[in-house]
Amino acid sequence: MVEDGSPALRELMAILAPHTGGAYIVGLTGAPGVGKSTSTSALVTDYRARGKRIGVLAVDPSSPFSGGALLGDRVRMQEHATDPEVYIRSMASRGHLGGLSAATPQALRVLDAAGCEVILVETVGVGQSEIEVASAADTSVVLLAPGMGDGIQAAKAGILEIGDVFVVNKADRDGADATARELNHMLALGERREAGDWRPPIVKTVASRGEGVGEVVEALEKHRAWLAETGKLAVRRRARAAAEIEAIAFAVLRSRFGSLHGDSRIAVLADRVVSGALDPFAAADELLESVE
Ligand SMILES: Nc1nc2c(ncn2[C@@H]2O[C@H](COP(=O)(O)OP(=O)(O)O)[C@@H](O)[C@H]2O)c(=O)[nH]1
Ligand SMILES: [Mg+2]
Repeated sequence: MVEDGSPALRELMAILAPHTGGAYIVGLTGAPGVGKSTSTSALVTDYRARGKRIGVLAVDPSSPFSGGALLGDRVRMQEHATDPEVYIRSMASRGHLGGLSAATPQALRVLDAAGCEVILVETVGVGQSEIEVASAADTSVVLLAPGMGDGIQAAKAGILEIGDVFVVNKADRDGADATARELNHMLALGERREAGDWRPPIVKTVASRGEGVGEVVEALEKHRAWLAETGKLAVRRRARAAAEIEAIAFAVLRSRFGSLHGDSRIAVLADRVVSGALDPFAAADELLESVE
């Protein structure tokens, strides 16, 4: 229903609302191939060992179909396929109103209401999407890997600002230490922190062997505790809800205006603008007043 933007979604969301707010949402972002899916799967293993119920959303804004990348994700998360306490879903952008920015928070609500204690959201880092994921998450994890020129890319994409926890994956490969050092250097450059501010840790992992993943979970739990202590969790969640409301409101407005295209009211206003009886600003005002 979420993915299809079903009309029944409205009623469903009303029923689910009182059951939401319990889930801790972690976003994972980074370039394709950096090891997001492998890390997600390893994190699921770790959280399951801690007895947590887990939701996973793999979001691919670049693909209109659940194609190659997502299929790869499914293979990498296969080991959890039969665990009833783990729910995994791949979502591709369907191009319906609001697209991913509207569908992701709603999917999160469903998993939250279903009692997932932790929800991991994996997304490919392409342009705006990682920022969107950052605004959808309580904690954002940015993954890098050696030899991908990630450091420089990260700075460009503004990804340094969104990371609460940084992971240098593929630490079994040459250059992981250099990548971590470069990252550390860049984080220090951009630093304007005050006492009590969060200092994003850098964790080295070999996700394919589960190495360092426990440290990632510890870093996540520390960040979560910091968010709660400082009141930042409430701030982030309020911003998230605000963005969600705006996205829905804009989608509704857009669809109302969409149905206006070719409407006789516009034709009448257009004639008055052409004849000079009305200026286009005043015409737009009249149109806005007529749209309920
Ligand atoms: N050498 C090495 N390979 C890894 C590691 N983690 C993941 N990979 C491999 O890197 C490839 C891409 O991983 P994937 O999790 O699909 O990356 P994603 O595109 O970011 O989701 C796969 O072939 C993984 O097996 C690691 O720690 N070390
Ligand atoms: Mg992946």
